[in-house]
Amino acid sequence: MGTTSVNSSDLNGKELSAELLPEDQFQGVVEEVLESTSFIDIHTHLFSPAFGKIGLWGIDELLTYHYLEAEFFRSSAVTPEQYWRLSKRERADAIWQALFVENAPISESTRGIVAVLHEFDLPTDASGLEESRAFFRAQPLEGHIRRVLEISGVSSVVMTNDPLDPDEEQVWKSGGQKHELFHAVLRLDRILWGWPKHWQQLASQGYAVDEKATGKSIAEIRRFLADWQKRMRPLYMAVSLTDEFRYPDESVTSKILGEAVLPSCRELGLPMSLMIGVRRQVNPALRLAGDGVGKADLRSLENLCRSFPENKFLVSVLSRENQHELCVYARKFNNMMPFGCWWFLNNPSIVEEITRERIELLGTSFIPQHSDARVLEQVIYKWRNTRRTMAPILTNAYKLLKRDGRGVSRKDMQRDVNRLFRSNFENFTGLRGG
Ligand code: FIX
Ligand code: ZN
Repeated sequence: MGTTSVNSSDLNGKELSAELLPEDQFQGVVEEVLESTSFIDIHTHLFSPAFGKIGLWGIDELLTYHYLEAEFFRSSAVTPEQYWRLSKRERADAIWQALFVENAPISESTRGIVAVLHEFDLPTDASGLEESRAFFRAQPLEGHIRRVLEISGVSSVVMTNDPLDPDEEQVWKSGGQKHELFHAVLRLDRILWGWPKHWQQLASQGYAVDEKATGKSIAEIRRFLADWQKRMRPLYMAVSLTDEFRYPDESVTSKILGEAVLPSCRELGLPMSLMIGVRRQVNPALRLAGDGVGKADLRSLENLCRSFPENKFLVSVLSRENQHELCVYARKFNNMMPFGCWWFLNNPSIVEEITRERIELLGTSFIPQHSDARVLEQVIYKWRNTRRTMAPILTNAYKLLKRDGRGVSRKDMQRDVNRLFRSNFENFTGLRGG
């Protein structure tokens, strides 16, 4: 993990003052630097226009986001069965009524909706959604995407692409997408932990694989990965793993990960992203909102980093209780890059706790956040919250540095923010001009 050369200019190439700042200017300059630096959003579930309807945006998608559905069922007598029988529009109306009209939208997710509506001068306390629906209906998608990313201070987003998703597969096999604002990732959940259910999909595409991944299967899976690398040009490969993930063990997951995926990542020069700690479908009635969290045994990560020193691992862990271990492992293995405050951790109070600890243990050698946005406009509030949370944390770190005897300049601050939200990822993936 090489550090970038000290960057003494901002992203627009403007020379930055190396003049040491008085302490009472730290907060203001940190806020300016965070505001003026565009970030790379390294993990989202957003899609470029080429993917059509699987790319979600607009008020009805924002309101029926699974974070809000989980909160809805706590504040409404509507049962999941009744809810799923409603149309998307009726679901959005029900969620708006329960969480924004009958209750104060003070949770992180509901506040986010208010922030998006406010950004577009739309009513945040209306009884209905007609004005908002009309506004979003009127937005030409390409222009709207560029405007939303501009507002969010995001230069590009990294998608989550599943080669076994029929809707996606069709797009990739008919020319794919080349959109400078959207980067691809080869997501391997169906192959790594969904193999028993999905191996036939590879077989039907002409890959000689079998249920137990024996015989030629490993070589064929590697051929599949190489074919999709050519088709997608992904920045990394990725998988989410439960809190019960173990490596090594006798599972087909361990076998495919160790014998096919990691060797292919090495050969293709791609990092592997491991997102560890989800407990899938603890309440299936809630569908996407039904997943939970569990504390994982990170010795599996230790084994992977030690056993595959040539591989690079982008790692995010879902459990609050795993955060300290992850930082300590990052101090032991420089082929591992911690990233993001994932999912149930993406709340300002927890982001603050995790980020302070990471700065104290890792300096600026980590990636603080990703949005995990599933609906386009979510990047507006998720990155606004991140900048808002990061400012006092960085300011405090610089104040402590100055009191310990070393002054700080705008140039220092810009170099560090560049590294945290751009060059750590660019260097880890080889992405240029992200
Ligand atoms: O596995 C993942 O990429 C998770 O982020 C998602 O599955 C999850 O549903 C989500 O949206 C979290 O924010
Ligand atoms: Zn995700």
